[in-house]
Amino acid sequence: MSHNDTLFARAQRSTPGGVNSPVRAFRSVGGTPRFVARAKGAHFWDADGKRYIDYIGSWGPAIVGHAHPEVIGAVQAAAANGLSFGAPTEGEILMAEEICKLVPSIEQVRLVSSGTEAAMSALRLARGATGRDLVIKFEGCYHGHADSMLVKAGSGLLTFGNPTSSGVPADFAKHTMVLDYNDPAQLDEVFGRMGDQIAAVIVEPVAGNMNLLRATPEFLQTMRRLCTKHGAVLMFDEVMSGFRVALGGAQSLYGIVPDMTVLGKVIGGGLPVAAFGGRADLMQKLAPLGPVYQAGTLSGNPVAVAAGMSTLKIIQRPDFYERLGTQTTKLVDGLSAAAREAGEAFCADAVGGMFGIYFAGTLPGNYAEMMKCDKERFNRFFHAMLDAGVYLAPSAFEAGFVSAMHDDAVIDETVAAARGAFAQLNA
Ligand code: KE4
Repeated sequence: MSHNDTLFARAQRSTPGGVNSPVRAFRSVGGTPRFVARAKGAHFWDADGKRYIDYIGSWGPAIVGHAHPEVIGAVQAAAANGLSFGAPTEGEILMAEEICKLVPSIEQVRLVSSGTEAAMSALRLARGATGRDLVIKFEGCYHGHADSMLVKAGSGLLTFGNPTSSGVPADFAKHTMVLDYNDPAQLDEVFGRMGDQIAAVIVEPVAGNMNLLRATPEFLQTMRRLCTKHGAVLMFDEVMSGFRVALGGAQSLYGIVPDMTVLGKVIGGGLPVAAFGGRADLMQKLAPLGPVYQAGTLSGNPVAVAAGMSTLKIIQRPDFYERLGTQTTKLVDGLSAAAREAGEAFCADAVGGMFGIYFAGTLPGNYAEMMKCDKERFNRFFHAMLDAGVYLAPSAFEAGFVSAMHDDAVIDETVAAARGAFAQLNA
């Protein structure tokens, strides 16, 4: 019995499923979750002292590598001055100014403590600013666990959403319409029929919660055109893609200016910082100025902001994203070559420091194609890699993340492990 097993059994006595977030429980891949004892750079060590190359990085925040000395130092210095005040601090101004500088579509920004909170608040603001109730999201995209976002496509293609979680009243879901990702014609049709009822369209411009899936330029351009024409708020959920796919996020890659942006993960550097921001005329509707209420005891927490600011400074250094992209591309090219050698139906994709691997012959272009990827084969590959000391996302439908510390030696070790894993699949 490994110490992970002992800890998992013990954890399940006091916490539902033994975890504080469902994906960590390994239910999609089976087996025992690894309890992290410590992490440094591209690696973490589990409760048994086994070292893993980490391709989760806390689902994105650890982009500069775990326990970066500058980030740790900034946190220690901030903590020595007190942990939380419930009063404004200069650090929050500096963080807000940095975000507005790095994401020009954001004229004003409000800091919160999680991506869920940021997306939920942004949607309330869009509804308050437009006086409309209907929100459009896309199947396969995840925007946190606020009630109105836990919705799946209705029975008919264009009927209103049905809850994906019990505890969400049908009434809370009925104002959320779930459409198909990368289907601009469907957007055109819906806006043509009910554009004046739509408060907002929220989308992951590079999706990462159904595995990595790129939006087509036409999909996002159509969204932009229709939101402008009908006065709906175009909202990019860049909690995952922000500062991950590029310094300016996915919006900088596609050259599309959303009305609002939701951020998280990297901007906290591993501590709880998230944010929502955008056009000043929208943001001015927020309390204490305007009628849309939103609040948070730990919003803009000084210690968390210190971790985020330190991380934002590091990622702005010369060639940070060029190197990150190079390493991520080396990874997916290496994995694809190993799969080809093994005759495996496999492909991979990378955008900046984010990647996806697919047990399929061709890159999926939408949710339906993504769902056809071979989940069971991924699960076997996942465990073979885990045994070899490589920690991938414990689900066939999650993205992977590379840090600045994933150097050539780390990538080479990963690819060598993949050769062994593919061989095991065919043994
Ligand atoms: P949080 O509330 O988990 O901080 O953020 C929610 C969220 C919002 N928007 C996007 C695009 C996101 O990816 C997320 C959270 N991502 C998941 C990863 N699939 C977090 C991992 C987890 O749920 O434990």
